[in-house]
Amino acid sequence: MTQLSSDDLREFYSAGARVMTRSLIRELLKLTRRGGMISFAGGLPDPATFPVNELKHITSDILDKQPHLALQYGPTEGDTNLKDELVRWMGKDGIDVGRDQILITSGSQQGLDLVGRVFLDPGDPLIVELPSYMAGLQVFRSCRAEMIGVPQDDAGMRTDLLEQTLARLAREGRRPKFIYVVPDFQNPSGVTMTEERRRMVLELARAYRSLVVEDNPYRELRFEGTPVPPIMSLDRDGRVVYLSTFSKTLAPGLRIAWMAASEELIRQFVTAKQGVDLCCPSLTQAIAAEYCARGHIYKHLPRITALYRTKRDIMLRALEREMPPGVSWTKPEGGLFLWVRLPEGMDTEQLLSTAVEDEGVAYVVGSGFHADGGGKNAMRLNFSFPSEEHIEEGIKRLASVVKKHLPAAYAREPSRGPRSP
Ligand code: PMP
Ligand code: G9A
Repeated sequence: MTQLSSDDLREFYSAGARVMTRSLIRELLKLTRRGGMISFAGGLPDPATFPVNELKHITSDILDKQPHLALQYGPTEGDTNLKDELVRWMGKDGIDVGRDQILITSGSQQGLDLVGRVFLDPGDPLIVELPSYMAGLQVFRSCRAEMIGVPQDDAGMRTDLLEQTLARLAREGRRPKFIYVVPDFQNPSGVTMTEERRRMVLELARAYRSLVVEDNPYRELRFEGTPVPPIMSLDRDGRVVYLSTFSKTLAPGLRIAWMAASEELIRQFVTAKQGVDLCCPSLTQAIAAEYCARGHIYKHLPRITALYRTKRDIMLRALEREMPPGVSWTKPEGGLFLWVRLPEGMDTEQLLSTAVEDEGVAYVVGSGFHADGGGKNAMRLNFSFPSEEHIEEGIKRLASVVKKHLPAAYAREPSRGPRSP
């Protein structure tokens, strides 16, 4: 019997499903499982950081002492013990929220989906950074919202350009539903937004009656420098929706993350989540809560940041050594990624098949992070997942691909090294 073809099925799809795009990162992830491949593509933690023994003990204790809770459905809002831990956790960053201002989600990715469901109708404008988190763009695109990009420099989103954009929209009688930012060690660029710009984003959101969605999975992974206050800690009128996750600090396989917002907004997100998955897994919520309550997380973080700092440094040194003139890159103070720019006119999408097929090295193309189709000469490199040896070897391979395709003019130009996105 023949199956219904994709053309047959298309007429059944919703308008949203028809415009959905597949995540390049998730597709590359399958490819990079092949032997011999060095992957700078996915934003995966180093599995050596997974605290397996502690998690074994905690899981066994939970199953001994409270199986009736850990294996049962839980409240949509999330495990109360976990929420209490998160109140304390965010308090250290000046985010002053109560238990009812938190919703536990299945990864921050679900938080982004709920943001889309609750705020976006087709055609609604929203502001994103250029570049911005790819799977965030994927969500907003499937809502058929209009993403308006505001460029970034090495101090984060250009708030002068944000102001111009908001003023233009206001003249057209429109206002964005929200401004989406990843302020700490951004995915993909690695850039951190300055405090001045954070205050300005909030100020502009207030002036133009918009909201701010602050997606902050990397905040705890700071290698050096002084932490900058989260935008939510500066907010006085419940204008910010904050998202964070245990995916990068503990283990993404737990799929435990959270949103913080005003009680009113959290009630709305809870309603939306009820239609998605009823509640997050009770078992992994209990594990995350206990991991915090026993204080493990506080000892674990310095170990992860030390490891990722070393890996970042190895990648930076390898880039400096291997890359030809005309190539530049960011120098992130934390997180998992850095952003490489090739000379204008080069196309990282065209180079990808050579890199993967001939050299066995993968990265994510810059255009995937651009709502406006830009970023063609850029690529995102992850330094947390590959081993130290693979970072050295992978950058060598990548540099040889770049050198083969470099326009002749750059062979002589001396400019290269760390720079803004
Ligand atoms: N937001 C950003 C900016 C991210 O980089 C990621 C993961 N790469 C997520 C959200 C989603 O993370 P998770 O669903 O694993 O919590
Ligand atoms: O999709 C994943 O596996 C999570 C990583 C996200 C990223 O690479 O940005």
